Amino acid sequence: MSEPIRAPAKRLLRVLAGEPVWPPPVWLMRQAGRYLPEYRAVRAGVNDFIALATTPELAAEVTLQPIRRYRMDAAILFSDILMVPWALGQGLAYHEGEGPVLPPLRDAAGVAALQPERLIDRLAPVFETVRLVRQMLQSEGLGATGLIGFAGAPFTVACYMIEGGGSRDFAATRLMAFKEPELFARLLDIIGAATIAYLSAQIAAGAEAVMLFDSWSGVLSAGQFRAHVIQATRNIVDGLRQSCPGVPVIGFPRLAGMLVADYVRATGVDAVGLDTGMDLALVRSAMPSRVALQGNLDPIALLAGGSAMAQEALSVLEAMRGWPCIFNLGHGIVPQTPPDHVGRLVELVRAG
Ligand code: 1CP
Repeated sequence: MSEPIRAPAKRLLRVLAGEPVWPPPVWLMRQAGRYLPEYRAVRAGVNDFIALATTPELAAEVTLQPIRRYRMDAAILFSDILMVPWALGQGLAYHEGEGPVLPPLRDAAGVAALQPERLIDRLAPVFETVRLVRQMLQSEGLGATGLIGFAGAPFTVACYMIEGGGSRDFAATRLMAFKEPELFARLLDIIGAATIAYLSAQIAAGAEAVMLFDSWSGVLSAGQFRAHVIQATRNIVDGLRQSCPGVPVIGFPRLAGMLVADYVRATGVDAVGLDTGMDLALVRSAMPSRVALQGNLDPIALLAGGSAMAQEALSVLEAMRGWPCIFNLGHGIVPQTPPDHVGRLVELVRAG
């Protein structure tokens, strides 16, 4: 009897399983967003970002927009890392052009007021979005596209919760970590447990891989990085191995520099996102061979376009040959990026 014919696994998932695939799969951080006119049109019809992220039909629609345009190899759930603090009951508002604002959380009473027991109910629309995206990909003939769920890693989420929004250096957060280590550890544990539950539910709804964004891990000393980035990430990877065995985890310890090798070995992630400053060849020489690398074109090269972009993209691509890699940016697309630059970039990657 012949073997049943199995559809070839999605390119994204093959790489996350440790297989070098050529040309590498491609998707871009913040691929759904303000640089796309069709995103701005949907965004203009809702009051605020939270309404968009908690209305499954709209969130699924904007998740699919870049896939329809560019046939990316992966869709990433349209949501935000701050939906976890929102669902924990910390207030959250997005002000046009200023980014997110939360009431700063600075003491034990603030931590005690968080409501982890309500998290999963409040985030139910996100799981519905994941289900819808899987259905729509299938019904629109985009079934080869992988679907990535995500959350912020505990340290970066704590940064926004403590600071009350974005910051240049997250000094209040680092100060709490030094002056009130027990309180800080309690907060990281609450966020960590919430993140395991949140990502497990995204996976149960249809996410095929998950990514942990640790955008501000690079503000810490090496010792604090090991304590608050590596340990907290390891706890999440361990939790997901239990609840969702076999589902790959991509870590993104942005600006981790030379600590990236320790991060990969100690956390057990399947893949690591590299920021723009990382040299792929150097990182490869320090990595266990099955760990996939994702990155790391400068988003400003994408904004520039033309031959400068092509040159940078080709040098990233060349450094990826022979290793399991996913082509991406080193950080999110900037809103001013002309959409045709993204189209040109995807063509370049696909040409290998
Ligand atoms: O109204 C709007 O359009 C607001 C802009 C916006 C968007 C499109 C925000 C506010 N968040 C998002 C979506 C988002 N955020 C996604 C969607 C999926 C995709 O990539 O297409 C993802 C993965 C995120 C993750 C996120 N949010 C991170 C981690 C990645 C990174 O960029 O470092 C961070 C730090 C945030 C916080 C946040 N949310 C929004 C803004 C403007 C910010 C940054 C605030 C700051 O630090 O200044």
